[in-house]
This record gives sequence, structure tokens and C-alpha cells, in this order.
Amino acid sequence: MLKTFHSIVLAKFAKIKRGQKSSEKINISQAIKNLIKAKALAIGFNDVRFISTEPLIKSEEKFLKWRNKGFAADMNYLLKENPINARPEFLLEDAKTIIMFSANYYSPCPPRPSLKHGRIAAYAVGLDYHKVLRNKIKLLLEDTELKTIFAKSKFFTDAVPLLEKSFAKKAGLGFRGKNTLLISRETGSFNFIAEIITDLDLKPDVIARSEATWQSISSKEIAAPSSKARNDEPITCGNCTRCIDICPTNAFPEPYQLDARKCISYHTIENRAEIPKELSKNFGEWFFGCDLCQTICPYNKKAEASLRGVSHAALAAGSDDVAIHSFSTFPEFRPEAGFGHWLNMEELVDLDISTHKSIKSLQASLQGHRYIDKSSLIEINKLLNNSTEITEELLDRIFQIKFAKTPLLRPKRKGLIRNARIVLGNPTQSQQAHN
Ligand code: B12
Ligand code: SF4
Ligand code: SF4
Repeated sequence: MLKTFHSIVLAKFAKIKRGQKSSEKINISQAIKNLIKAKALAIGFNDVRFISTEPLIKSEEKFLKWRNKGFAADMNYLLKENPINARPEFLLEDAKTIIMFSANYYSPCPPRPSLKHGRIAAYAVGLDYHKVLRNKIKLLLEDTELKTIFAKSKFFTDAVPLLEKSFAKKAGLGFRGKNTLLISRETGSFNFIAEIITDLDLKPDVIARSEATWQSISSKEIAAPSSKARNDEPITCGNCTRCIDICPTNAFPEPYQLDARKCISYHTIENRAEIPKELSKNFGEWFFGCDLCQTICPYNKKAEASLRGVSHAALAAGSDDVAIHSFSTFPEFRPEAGFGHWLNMEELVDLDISTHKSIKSLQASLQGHRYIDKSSLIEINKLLNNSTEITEELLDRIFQIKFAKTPLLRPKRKGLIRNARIVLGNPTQSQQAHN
């Protein structure tokens, strides 16, 4: 029955696409949206919204001002002369609609196993979200019912300099926190943002408040985060400044603005050069990324509490699977899929050329390392058995095998060794806001 309805809708939509006028256009547009949304939620996305590709001129102005202050550090993709950040039409000719997706990746962090362990930000405890989300979206684009209508579409997540948080905010996926992140009232900020840009002409979901209105709403300081917020209430940070206060490197010169040059996340992931000591001495346990301005946020604490509530109820009812399912929608984002929240920093130091003098000693150390895939160690051993001396190339290859499919590849071997040495040099700091 449902299938027949979908087929009729798709046939009608194909007719509209061919340019034939139809008074049913709006209803069909809604039906198509419902179909896409239902399938995306079934795949595991937390939320799906539709907006037009209209450029976000005000966001572009703010972005350019932010960049002129030097806050983008040396991130080349943000420094391009003709930025596309606020103009999705540059990414796809005839683009009409952006379908915005959010996917939760939260998992609670267990206590630090030892002072030799460095902490990995929650977004990176599992597999690389770029690949995971691409595969999930592929399921949607190749769905038998949907593939005919997605003729001209492109998928992105974090791959192009598009102001994803601004588009997500406009689509109604959340509001903008003073930590600059997109925060959903229901699920907090531990959500990835992804989007399909398409030539499908679908009616936008929400007539978003203009960005000017958003700014005035923020400055009205309506209320401190409260569990009593109703669905129709504008949600903001109110008087809260917890994220700004907790940042150990003072990376927020003002609310809603981040100076990447001071952010642990920038330095441990994007920066390829030396990290100034006066900053790195404050990195504490953070070895890859940083979550402090999120873990402290009341919206995340509220989201976690409500998720735990769900798990407890479900556990009481006899289900032991919900505790895991409640946190991270996709199994690929859970700690057991990757290196988890903590990694022994000595595993990185072992990959420094100065650490081991012989292949035998390197090989012996590598047997005690953690791998996310059993075949990794077999492959590494094969490589070592065919090598006569330790070279930078050999160590790079081992690094790539060990961290394959995870976000930890990004700073490259030397970047991760640099981070490991920083954490090992900051051993006395206790675990910060560990959940
Ligand atoms: C560059 C980048 C970074 C940089 C810079 C971050 C930043 N805040 O700009 C660094 C490396 C530091 C970084 C860190 C992280 N990142 Co990052 N990053 C990006 C990337 C690629 C571009 C962001 C960007 O364009 N920044 C430029 C600034 C100017 O943009 P903006 O924050 O939107 O700027 C607005 C505000 O500053 C505001 N504004 C400016 N001036 C003023 C003045 C006033 C008065 C007001 C009210 C507003 C205002 O207007 C601007 C335009 O709308 C996006 C992916 C993407 N394509 O969007 C991911 C993205 C933002 N990152 C993400 C994540 C997960 C992280 C980390 C949590 C990872 C981690 N745990 O280490 C941290 C969080 C740090 C933080 N508090 O932001 C997610 C965030 C998801 C979410 N829920 O918001 C994104 C969206 C990736 C994704 N697809 O999911 N990231
Ligand atoms: S990610 Fe960490 S260092 Fe960066 S702004 Fe947030 S709290 Fe500060
Ligand atoms: S910690 Fe407070 S100020 Fe920061 S984003 Fe959360 S609610 Fe807003």
C-alpha cells in the first residue's frame, strides 16, 4: 500500500521535473520530503531538514571579518580568495535545495587508564566520519525508490568550505552556541552535520528567522538553559558562559567566535608545525582534538541525562542493547569501532625514528600495541619481515596500517608523535571534565 503511494508520488514528481505544471506540486514536494526523511531516519540519521540554496550573505560577512582577524590560522581551505563558504550554488549548478542531516556521535568517556594515556575527542573515537557518512548517504542516493529523483546531487560533510553550521542553523537543526557549535535542544552538540545539495526543487522546511533576528534573539539573553523550554521557544545560551570559562587556552576572544590559533583542536589536528610551549602546556590530557567546551555545556549534560534515562528504563524492561544504541546512532562511531577515548602515548613514541635501533626491537614493541583490526598486525609483521632497516617511509607505512579508516591519520605520523610527547610532558594534570 505504502509502496504504491510512493510510486505514484515519484511518477508525479518525475512529471514536474520534466517541466509539466501541476497544482499538486507543493503536496508532492511534501510527500517526497517525507519519503526522504523517513528513509534517512531509518538508516540512522538523527534529524533531516530541507532548505533552499539561497546564499547566507550575513554569515559570509561575519566569516570574512573573522578571517581578517587571523582567526583561521593557516587552514588553507578557509583562506581561498573567492570563498564559496556561504554560496552552495558554486558547488552544484542549478542547485535548488540543501538537505541537511545530523548524526549523533556521543559516547561517554571512561576514566583515564594511566597518565601515559592521551585522550581522543569524542568525534574520533570510532571510524572516520567522512567515509562512514558518505556510505550512509550512498544508501539513500541508491535507494531503489529515490535514485530516480536524485539525478543531480552532491554529498558533503566537512569536505568543502561551506558554512555547515550556518546552513544547519537555518534549516532548524539547532541553534548556535557561544562555543560556535550547532546545538540541538534534544541531542546537544555532539552531532556531525552533513548535506546533500541537489537540483530538486523542494519546499523549504522552515521559513528560518533571518540571521539578523537570530543575533537579536541571542543578545536578548532569553533564559539560561532550562529543561522547561517548549518547542516554540527560541533557544539560546542565555547568560551561560561555561564553555568560554573552561577553555584552557582562552580560544574564545568573544562569544560565538573562536580563534583557531589558540584552540587545542586546531593544533592537535590541523597544525603541521611546532606548537608553542605556552599553549601546549595547557593541553592536559588532550592528544587528538578537544571536547571541553562541549562536555561542560548544559545542553549536552541534559541530552546525556535523557539518553541515560531511556537506557535505564529500557534496561529495566530487559533490553541490554539500548545503553549502547542510545548514544551513538551509527555503530561505526562507537569507541569499540576505533581506538576509543584513550590511547597509550608510548604506541606513538614507538613510531619515532629515534626510539628503536633495530627492526627486532621495533617489532617486539609493536606486538603489544592496540589495533582495531587483527589483520593490521599481520600486515605490519609482513612488512617488517621484509625490511632490513628502520626508515621514515617504513614507519609511515606502519602508521597508515595501524590508523587506517580512523580520523587519527589526519595529522600524520609526525603530528601525532608531537602530540603524544606533549601529553607525556603534561603528566600531572588530572582528567578534565571526563564525561
Ligand atoms: C575549520 C573547522 C574547525 C576549526 C575552526 C572551528 C571554528 N569554530 O571555526 C577547528 C580546527 C578549531 C575546529 C574544531 C572543532 N571542530 Co570543526 N570544523 C571546521 C569546518 C571545516 C569549518 C568551520 C568554519 O567555517 N569556520 C569558520 C567560522 C568563521 O565559521 P563559524 O563558526 O560558522 O562562524 C560563525 C560565527 O563565528 C559567527 N560569528 C562571527 N563573528 C560573530 C560575531 C557575533 C557578534 C556573533 C553573534 C556571531 C559571529 O558567524 C560566523 C558565520 O556564520 C567545519 C565544517 C564545515 N565545512 O563547516 C567543521 C565543524 C565545524 N567542526 C566540527 C567539530 C565536531 C569540531 C570539534 C568539536 C572537533 C573536536 N572535538 O576537536 C572542534 C570544536 C571546536 C569549536 N568550539 O568550534 C563539526 C561541528 C558540528 C556541530 N555540531 O556544530 C563541523 C561542522 C564538521 C561537521 N561536518 O560535522 N573545526
Ligand atoms: S575545543 Fe578545547 S581548546 Fe578549542 S575552544 Fe573548545 S575548549 Fe577551547
Ligand atoms: S556552555 Fe553555555 S554558553 Fe556555552 S554553548 Fe553551552 S549553553 Fe551556550
